[in-house]
Amino acid sequence: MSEQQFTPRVFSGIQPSGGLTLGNYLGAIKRFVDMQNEGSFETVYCMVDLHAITTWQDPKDLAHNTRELAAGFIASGISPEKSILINQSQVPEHAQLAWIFNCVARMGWMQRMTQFKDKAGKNAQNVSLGLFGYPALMAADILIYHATHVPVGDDQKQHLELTRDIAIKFNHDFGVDFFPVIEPVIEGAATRVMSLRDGTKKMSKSDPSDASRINMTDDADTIAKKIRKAKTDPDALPSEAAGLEDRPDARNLVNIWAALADISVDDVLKEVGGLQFGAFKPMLADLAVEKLAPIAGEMARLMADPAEIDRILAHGAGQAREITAPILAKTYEIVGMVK
Ligand code: AQP
Repeated sequence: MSEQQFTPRVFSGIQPSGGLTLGNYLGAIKRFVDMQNEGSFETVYCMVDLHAITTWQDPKDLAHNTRELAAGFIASGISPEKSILINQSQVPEHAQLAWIFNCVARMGWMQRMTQFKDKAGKNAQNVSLGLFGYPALMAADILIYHATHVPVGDDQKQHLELTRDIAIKFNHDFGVDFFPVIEPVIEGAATRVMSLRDGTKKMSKSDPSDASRINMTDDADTIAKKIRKAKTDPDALPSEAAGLEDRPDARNLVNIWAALADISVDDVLKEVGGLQFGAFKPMLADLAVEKLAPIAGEMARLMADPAEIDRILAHGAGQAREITAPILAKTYEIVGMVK
């Protein structure tokens, strides 16, 4: 473990690889807002467009999705006055440190990454080199800020372990105590929101079925329809969490309720235990619309003025570089690069 004292600093990012989903919101953004408002951390939040292009993105969609993601962050409660809000490619030190980390990380470490295996599937020889190196860029995103805490959904746990390994190996190889060994923050009832069509699969923006997810831009009718059609089983809801074991679709809907209402699963079941899904689903739809409609409305308002979003991101990049430029310069010096 590192002996050096680091400023408590949070970093996390989301790919502008499609529209934001309820999974991104509950698993990540809602936690980002909490950590910003707790007041014990400096907070840096990022649209990771360099990560998004590890799989093909239409350039027009990428630009639109990046601005829409920024609007989603702000509409959900991330304040550009309290947090540094950036687009990854506008802060070049992320990519520069990633190259150093490509030379620290080992092929074997990358080959073990389950997200790479899932995304590459049977096509591993034909995916981009960037997709393979994705976790080294993610380590650079975090460590270029000397971030100490990283809130993410459960699917990112393995990448964060790799970030720790890279920091430890860099510090060891160069005999320094320079990069912090980060703490993953994977908390809450919705660290893994599942597909509405299959409770064993993660809800994902790139799932070909739109019915599998709730998009943050969906209107009230669409949200209600998707929840009504969500896969469930024929039994009534149990009165205790233990009764949700082996019922992934039911557990998913109850977890979504708990995370939206900020209460425990047991408290949800105290209220709805014994109900059939026919009665439960409209109640969940009402709660989802109550929580999500104001965010969608605010996103639409912000998207009407893209120049203002660009201004916020340019300002964030300036603030970010005050942190990242000295850390990169020191890294180069440690590695032995001549100025
Ligand atoms: N279903 C989910 N439940 C909880 N957390 C989730 N996250 C994503 N999906 C869920 C969290 O959102 C953050 C940003 O993720 P990302 O967009 O950078 O990448 P991802 O995890 O690959 O998300 P997607 O939606 O599945 O994107 P695509 O389809 O492009 O691969 C992370 O903290 C993640 O844990």
